[in-house]
Amino acid sequence: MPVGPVDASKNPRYAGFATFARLPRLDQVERADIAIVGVPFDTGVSYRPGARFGPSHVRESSRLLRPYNPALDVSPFAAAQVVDAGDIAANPFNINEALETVQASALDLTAGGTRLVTIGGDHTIALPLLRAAAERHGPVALVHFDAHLDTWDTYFGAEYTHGTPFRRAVEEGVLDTEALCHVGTRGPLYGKKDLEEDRRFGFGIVTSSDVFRQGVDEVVDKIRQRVGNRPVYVSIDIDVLDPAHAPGTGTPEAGGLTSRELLEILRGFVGLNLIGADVVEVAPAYDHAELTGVAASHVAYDLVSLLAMRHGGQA
Ligand SMILES: [Mn+2]
Repeated sequence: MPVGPVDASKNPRYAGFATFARLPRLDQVERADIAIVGVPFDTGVSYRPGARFGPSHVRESSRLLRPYNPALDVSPFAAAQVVDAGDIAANPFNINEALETVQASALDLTAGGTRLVTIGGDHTIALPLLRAAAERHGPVALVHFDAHLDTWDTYFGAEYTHGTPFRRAVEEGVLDTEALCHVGTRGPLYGKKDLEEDRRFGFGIVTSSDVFRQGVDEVVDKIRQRVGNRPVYVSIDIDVLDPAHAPGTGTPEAGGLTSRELLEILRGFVGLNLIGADVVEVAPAYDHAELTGVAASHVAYDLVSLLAMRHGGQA
């Protein structure tokens, strides 16, 4: 039997250590099927800093998560051993070293088949997480939720930033370029060339406007067609949500998804071959009343639920 979260009927939710969903720590169990891990790193940001405080904020905002997920009809913490693996100690003064640390730690954590849901941190960390995923599974399909493309080339001459991880990932061959999709993009670009280059890398785009005009079911169909049965990694920049739903982030853009739309799309991923995921760019200094933290914690909970369903043979 998996070790579950602290019993909220005996110990109030607001008391005690804030592990994700009040789950046990990795060192308190023999092995883990699914681990939440934080990467408190934001040295790759181009605008507002502060996502280094994302992991602790999302944990603190996850105290109210309950053990049964009715939307997916699964009790994720009973179907699989889910743990909080703490934080990866990424060097804040050396991006290259931080990338190496994240990749090595992700490989270490997944050595026994554990699936990771990583809480950022800025989006730079998706690159080493994808490198680690590709080492385990070969080039992976990617569903990328974000206001931005994150396939830019360099910024101030820097190759590794939170605006460039997916371009680097394509160049490095860690992505399956037949099965790449952005969801929720919007806002001004530098020029049309941004979109042309992005298309050349193989990305399909479901814009924020598409989600509104076509609706969740059609969007889910499009994503599923693109991904098929391939091993798929889901990377969620919380700025995919409208600033009304997630003000606590580094590069907000108007006209985004609601948290309901994002959760509904994710719930359409039952049966996909999900191998890992991240939720990044939560910057609590700009948050109000834990809006962003709660949204991110629920998104992570649904990702854990999807992974637990696969583990438990339900999907
Ligand atoms: Mn991003």
